[in-house]
Amino acid sequence: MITVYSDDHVGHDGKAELHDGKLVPSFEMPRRAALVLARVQETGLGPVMPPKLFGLDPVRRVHAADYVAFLEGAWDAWVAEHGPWDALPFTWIAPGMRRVVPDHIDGKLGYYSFDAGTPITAGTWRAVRAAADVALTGAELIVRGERGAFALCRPPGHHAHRACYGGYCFFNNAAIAAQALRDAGAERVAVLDIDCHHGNGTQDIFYDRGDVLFVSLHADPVQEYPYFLGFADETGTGAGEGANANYPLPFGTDFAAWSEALAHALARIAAFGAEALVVSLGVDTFKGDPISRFRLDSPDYTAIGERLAAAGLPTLFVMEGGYAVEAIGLNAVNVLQGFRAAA
Ligand code: OKP
Ligand code: ZN
Repeated sequence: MITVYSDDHVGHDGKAELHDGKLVPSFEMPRRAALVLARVQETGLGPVMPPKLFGLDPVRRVHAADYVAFLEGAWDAWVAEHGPWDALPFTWIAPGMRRVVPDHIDGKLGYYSFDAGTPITAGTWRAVRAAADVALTGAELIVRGERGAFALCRPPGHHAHRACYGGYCFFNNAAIAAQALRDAGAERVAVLDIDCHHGNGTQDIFYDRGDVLFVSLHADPVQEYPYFLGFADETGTGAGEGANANYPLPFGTDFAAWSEALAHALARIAAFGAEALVVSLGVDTFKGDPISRFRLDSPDYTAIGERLAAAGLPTLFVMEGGYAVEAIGLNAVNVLQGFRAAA
């Protein structure tokens, strides 16, 4: 299986995020991708190739143009105002307030985001562009007939909405890839999100569309971030009615329970008749993850890969979360090896 990877993520290196009331070192760090890449190489999963450059047009198929332009200029605007310390938002629009774009960068950061865990740094723009190119290159491999491909994206993407960032995510790499598969001729595409957190951004981007099915297994939003989306009664709207399926699971979920939900999710995907599958591959479901509360173990990830292969679809894996850094390579590549062996 081919892995697509770019070093351009390393300059996205946030200092801190707001966690348990403290500013703590960012959980989402460059070492994550480095360790996944190292594991890809040491296991001989397959070749590693750099991304092709696609520009911003395919990004703007799922993100608003003003949002993309904001991200491009955010760091320079922030530095001009405050100097070269990471940019973090601190205030957001609540019900009863007005949705107007502020002139000041501090207001713009709040306007275009939804949490205080997602720093913008000197290298953020370069990294988010590269991650989109990595995802798009992976999608192109699938279009060209690969059975499976791995887009080793960093930063992750599934929390990013059409016009706002958060949850360590800026461009929604999986959504960009799913849209690219549609644009290349796949009539129906499914996105399966197995990160421990609900893929609120991906869900929202496709919520009113019947051509892209979004299915997610995640910690119940009554207990876990992102709290305000990801409930079981969210089934899509308009043409998208019935093309969204959430499987919220309680803290402490182990592989037996998770696996049952996966069976339901895969049945939904089979019934939908997808021609291609994009997997938002987060491994923060691991029992040792520092910010999550599921109980999956390393061998379970191999079994997941086998189960995904049995779905029988051309499959693009897009890297999302996973913060038990010492185990992230093992867990992520176990999924890919399980898939490759069974495909
Ligand atoms: C990104 B991904 C609060 C920490 C919550 C946000 C988690 C973002 C997860 N104590 N931080 O892996 O889905
Ligand atoms: Zn996550």
